[in-house]
Amino acid sequence: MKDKEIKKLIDAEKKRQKKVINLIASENYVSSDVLEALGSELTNKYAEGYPGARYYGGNEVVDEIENLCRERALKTFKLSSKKWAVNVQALSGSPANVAVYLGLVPVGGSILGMSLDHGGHLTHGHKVSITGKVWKQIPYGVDAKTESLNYDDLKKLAEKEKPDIIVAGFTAYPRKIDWKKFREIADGCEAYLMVDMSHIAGLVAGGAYPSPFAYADVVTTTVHKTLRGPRAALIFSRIDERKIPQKIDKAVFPGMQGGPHINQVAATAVALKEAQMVDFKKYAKQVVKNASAMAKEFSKLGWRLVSGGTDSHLILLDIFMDGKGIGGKEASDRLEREGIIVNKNTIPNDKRSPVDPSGIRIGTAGETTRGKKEEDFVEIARRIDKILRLALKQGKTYEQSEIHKR
Ligand code: DSN
Repeated sequence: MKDKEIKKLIDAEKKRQKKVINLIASENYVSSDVLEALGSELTNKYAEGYPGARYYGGNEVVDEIENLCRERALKTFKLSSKKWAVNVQALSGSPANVAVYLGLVPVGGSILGMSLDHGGHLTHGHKVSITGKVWKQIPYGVDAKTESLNYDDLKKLAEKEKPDIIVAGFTAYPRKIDWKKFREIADGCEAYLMVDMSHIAGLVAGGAYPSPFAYADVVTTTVHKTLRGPRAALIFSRIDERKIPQKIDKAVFPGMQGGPHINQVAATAVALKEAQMVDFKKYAKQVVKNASAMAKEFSKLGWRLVSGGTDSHLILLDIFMDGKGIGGKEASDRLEREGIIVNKNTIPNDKRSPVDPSGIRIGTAGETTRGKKEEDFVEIARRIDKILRLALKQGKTYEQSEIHKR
């Protein structure tokens, strides 16, 4: 690369990535093939429209790429092209979710979505997101006692509020979702059921987490989390008399965006093929086994796991523990100084602020890609425990800790 300044920074980031233990639940490491597709000449091409119906000339190769990506997306999740369509053009997860609402929910309509501080996502209708400004969020949370979903409460809320769409999907909810119950709830109030499976898509593809496709009307996902692809998104929609795929395609283009990023689409196709391999199935199962081993170790070491454990790649640790532990910001800063990268995260009904919440979120997808197994994750849990306990001993810097107060 001729640009020495950027080259130096890319090299520095490569070095940083190699050096750290990365437990960010939404990150992963792509293959060199995915990187090659992303960095290819495909980035030069404008391709507004869809295969066979473009607004620019010269798209014969691009059409093949987009069609191949669509075929692979359906195959990866074992879907028939008679029952499901997929849009592969949304630039990332947030635009994908906005496109679904734009296609299916009238302006001012309502979204029954999990509130951010209980583990949802900004684009599930939060007031600071466009999804909470154009549409109205009816928030739901987890049960105060179990910190898991309470489907009876959810049903009552849905029947009372009659939302236009129900969003099942999370960024910080570690347990399995009962998709069938969500379907029943959506049918009870005649709402669309959208599943945002961004976090768990790779686990679903690898058979390590229940698939939502038998129950959802629309499924959105990012490609770059457990699915281990480029930063991109997919929107799957059920084919029936409601014409959902046509509405979604129109919402993505021209509703939301101009030309798709064809290099991203090609890289997505590469990742999807990789996700169909036997090795990927092993990978997905290992991700879940690793999270489970780590969660058990944290519990043994005396830390509180939100909802009591995990069924996925994700662990939500309550490390403040009502003042017995330390704040999320201090914890993530301390861990980062020791080369362990996590993110601070609110826990359900958090009494602290989102900028310094009670929890940290930990995921196993990235380090599993790097070959780590259960015993490695147990070791990492012990290292984290040591760092946090040392922090507690040095209570002075922990303004919120009981030790500091004493
Ligand atoms: N930033 C993603 C996550 O970490 O879950 C969601 O957008």
